[in-house]
Amino acid sequence: MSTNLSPEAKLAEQEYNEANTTEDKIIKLEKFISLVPKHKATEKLVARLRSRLVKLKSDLEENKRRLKSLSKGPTWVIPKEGDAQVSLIGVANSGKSQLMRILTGSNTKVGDYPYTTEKPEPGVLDCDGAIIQLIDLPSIFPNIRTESKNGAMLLSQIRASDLIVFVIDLSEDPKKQMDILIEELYNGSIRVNKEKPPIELRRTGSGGAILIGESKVDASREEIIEILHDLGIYNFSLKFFKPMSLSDVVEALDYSLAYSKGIIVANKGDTTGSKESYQKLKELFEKQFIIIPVSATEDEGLVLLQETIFQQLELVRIKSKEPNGGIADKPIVLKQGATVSDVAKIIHTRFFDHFKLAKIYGPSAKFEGQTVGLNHILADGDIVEIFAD
Ligand SMILES: Nc1nc2c(ncn2[C@@H]2O[C@H](COP(=O)(O)OP(=O)(O)OP(=O)(O)O)[C@@H](O)[C@H]2O)c(=O)[nH]1
Ligand SMILES: [Mg+2]
Repeated sequence: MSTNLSPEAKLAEQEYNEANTTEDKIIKLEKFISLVPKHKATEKLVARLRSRLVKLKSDLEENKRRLKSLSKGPTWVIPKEGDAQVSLIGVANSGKSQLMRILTGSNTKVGDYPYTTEKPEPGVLDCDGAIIQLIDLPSIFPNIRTESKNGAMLLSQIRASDLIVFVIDLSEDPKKQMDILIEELYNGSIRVNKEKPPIELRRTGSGGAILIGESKVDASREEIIEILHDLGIYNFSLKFFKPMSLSDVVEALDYSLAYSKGIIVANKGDTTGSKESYQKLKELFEKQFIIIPVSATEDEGLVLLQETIFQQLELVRIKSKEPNGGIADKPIVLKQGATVSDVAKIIHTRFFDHFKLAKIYGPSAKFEGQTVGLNHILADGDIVEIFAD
């Protein structure tokens, strides 16, 4: 296996082979993978090693789950409150806390020195009645998962949130910051703005391997089956829906991965050189990320930022109106795609059980006061008047 590898990589491979515990094996295997040069000739080797890593990690999770039921340690993760949770991440001093203060009015500490924020601090962002919980987080630095005692908890917090806001300091090199953040999230099993490679795995009790659409995979049947065997899966049917590489197959089978949404906030737009940094950031990342330029100290760009956060969360704010009466002050906040029936159930089961009709005023209505049924899909800003028997 180790032909054409650097002496460093060979040493790492040997260390991996000699590791005894699952945790140690994971660390050594990650190191080995990081030292294998990534190109066409090594792609399958890397995919194979990654599949072993997936198996080791799932073994470790299983062990942890068992241990957890025995002892409940302290946890850092902030319980979700409100309609959605959004994490602010960035390297030290990028302005996460300053942004948090100005958006939520919280008094999280701001400092002109690194590592001011030591633990997650929640705050509330009111987006016209939608209550968004923002979390100000300690900064991210290289190898945080292994180098910091709180690294794993920080990553759990990020993975639990509905949206990740990458806060980038335009007075420093933006590429360097993005590379660190993406790499640390990647190593923490978080994929940002990526789709899970589309496959469908069914475990069958017997019958060996059945592959459907295997020609879509850039690998042989044997190579695909080997990956499944590495994961301890012997009887299965596996269907591929799009062209993909062997690494994509491994990714799709790694159930520990979180697929999260992220946007970039280009902060400190008031500093000298920030224009050039912003251009560079756009050139490199605008295909993958929405980028909002702001200055958290000068209060610039924050309205657009707030709107973008809300829009990315894919929520709708619906107000109810009493039949021939007043409109509620506070909206009901639901996921996009919500229907009149969802609103009826929330107001009172009576409105659902004895539903007659609803009248809609606002963006989803063809005309003001349009009469609709329970299945009508609502849009952000709608007003709904429900009539029941
Ligand atoms: N010029 C300028 N300075 C800013 C801006 N936003 C934040 N700062 C400054 O940058 C420094 C760091 O701000 P913080 O908000 O503490 O940064 P942080 O990302 O929370 O830092 P850590 O908690 O240490 O990771 C402070 O001196 C802020 O006043 C901005 O938009 N423009
Ligand atoms: Mg801070």
